Amino acid sequence: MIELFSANTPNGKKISIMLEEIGYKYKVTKVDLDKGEQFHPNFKKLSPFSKIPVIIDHEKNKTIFESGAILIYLAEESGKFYNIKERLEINQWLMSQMGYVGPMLGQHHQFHYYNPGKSKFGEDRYFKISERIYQDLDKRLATYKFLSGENYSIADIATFPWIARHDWHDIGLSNFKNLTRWYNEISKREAVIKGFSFMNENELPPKP
Ligand SMILES: N[C@@H](CCC(=O)N[C@@H](CS)C(=O)NCC(=O)O)C(=O)O
Repeated sequence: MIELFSANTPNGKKISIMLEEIGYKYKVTKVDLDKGEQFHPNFKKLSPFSKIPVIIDHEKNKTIFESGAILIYLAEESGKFYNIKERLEINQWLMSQMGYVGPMLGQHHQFHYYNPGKSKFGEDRYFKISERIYQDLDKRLATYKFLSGENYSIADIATFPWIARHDWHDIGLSNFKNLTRWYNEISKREAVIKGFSFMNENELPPKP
């Protein structure tokens, strides 16, 4: 049994989607970020930077923080979505999601969606960077079916919930035809639909 400590955010959804994809049993323990539960000393023992998601694999007595590390752990345990022959490609697209795509789109959420009007510099900067991310993903997906190549992998699982916030981004996902094709295809997966709605049963990936 896996215990998933999470909140209803893109980083949180990566792990519920992965757990659904690999068919593992899991229970969700909600961490209320608005109430600051991530800073509770008991939670900090699990997650040194006070961030969700975290999992505890109770059978193996292991605690793992950082969504990328959790995806790798679950992929290695299940033998799914992390093909050994494609690992170098998967790692590159996974790491760039963790180090660039997620953090930059996260800043765009802060300036453009949550705090418009507070900093023109911040709004412009992260709008442009986010637009470039859409362009670069679209370019990659013009040549490859999925981010790491021909197969769906943990790199796609990590990136999908961030693009699923496209309605906050105002960049116009439908203008990016390869990214839209990829997004629509992943949106239809049964496990993705289930994992996406892990905290709100009516929530579906928004249409482009
Ligand atoms: N690099 C981390 C980032 C995790 C992260 O930023 N989590 C956010 C929610 S999406 C969080 O816990 N925020 C609480 C806070 O910053 O106080 C990962 O991918 O796991």
